[in-house]
Amino acid sequence: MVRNNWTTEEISEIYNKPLLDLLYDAATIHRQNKDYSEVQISSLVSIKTGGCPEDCSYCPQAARYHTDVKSQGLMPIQEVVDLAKKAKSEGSSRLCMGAAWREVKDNKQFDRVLEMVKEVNDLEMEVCCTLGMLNANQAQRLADAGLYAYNHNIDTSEEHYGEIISTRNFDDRLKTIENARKANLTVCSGGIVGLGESTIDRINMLKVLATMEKHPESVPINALVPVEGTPLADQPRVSFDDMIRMIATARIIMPKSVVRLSAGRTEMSISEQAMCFMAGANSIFAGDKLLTTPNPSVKSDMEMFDILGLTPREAFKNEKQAAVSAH
Ligand code: SAM
Ligand code: DTB
Ligand code: SF4
Repeated sequence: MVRNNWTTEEISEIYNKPLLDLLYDAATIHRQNKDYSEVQISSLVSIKTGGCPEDCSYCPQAARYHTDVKSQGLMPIQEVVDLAKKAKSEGSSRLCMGAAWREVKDNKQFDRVLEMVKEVNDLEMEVCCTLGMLNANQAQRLADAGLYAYNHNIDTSEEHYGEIISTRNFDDRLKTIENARKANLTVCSGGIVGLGESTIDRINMLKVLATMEKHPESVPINALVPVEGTPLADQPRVSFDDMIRMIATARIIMPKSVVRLSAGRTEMSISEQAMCFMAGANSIFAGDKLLTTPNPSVKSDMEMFDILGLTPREAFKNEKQAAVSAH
């Protein structure tokens, strides 16, 4: 059922179907998953904010752009644990800790992150980190500390990558994902729509993910949040039908992955988001802030869940089900 030999033509044919046909096909596949009405709730904590040396042209945390983001050094461990507890009490099963780093360095700061991973894992939450590039040893140390997932987005197609970021290349991204895999971490990798890419760039980006030897367990689809001061500040808003096409296509070609309707939800109505859930999205970021930009409040998301009949997914459900069926 899960294929990793998708061709550009096949993906393009899916992506370009009439919208309601695409939505119907994706919903049909999604409903083969008996837990289709469960949505994983993940919370983000920016453990180190701003001052990043990279030049990602979408990012408010790049030091070279003049944005309103206030830089903040690495958070104390207890502060992160308190935020994790709050997120858990609000229904989150996963905590994603993000740092505005180009790469991880073997220093005291990394030791502190490892301690954060341990303590949040002890709360029985799935712990995810997104810290920039990692070598194999660092990935292993994170895994040993109890990390569940590593987020590292490919962001766009290989062809478009150079238009968006010049301080690293597409292969660097793939290498880090490989290092996370080698350490048996689950992989969270997706991209951003609305960076001025063409349809073929979107299809190529999805192809890279769907032809990995093992599909990423989570695939975040972000709509660009245009931020004043970044080179992409004036990009037009991604249309909701483009979001649905991305989510539905990801659902069809990566049927077992969790597809996350990620950045950009503040601009979407409940009915637009409902179509994304129908198309196979089964995860969101919750909490009124993403890393530095606003996100819908937990209260309004819970109202949306009630209206749509969705429920939050419990932590480690895959592992629990695997343990039950092994007996
Ligand atoms: N520095 C690390 C890295 O780049 O991998 C981790 C943090 S970085 C902020 C994580 C991801 O956030 C990026 O790969 C990108 O996909 C997403 N992101 C950043 N700024 C965004 C924006 N303005 N709109 C949508 N997604 C954004
Ligand atoms: C992902 O795919 N999106 C999140 C998370 N992974 C790290 C980040 C979105 C950031 C949006 C811009 C901001 O808030 O700074
Ligand atoms: Fe730095 Fe990550 Fe932002 Fe790029 S996306 S500027 S690497 S924080």
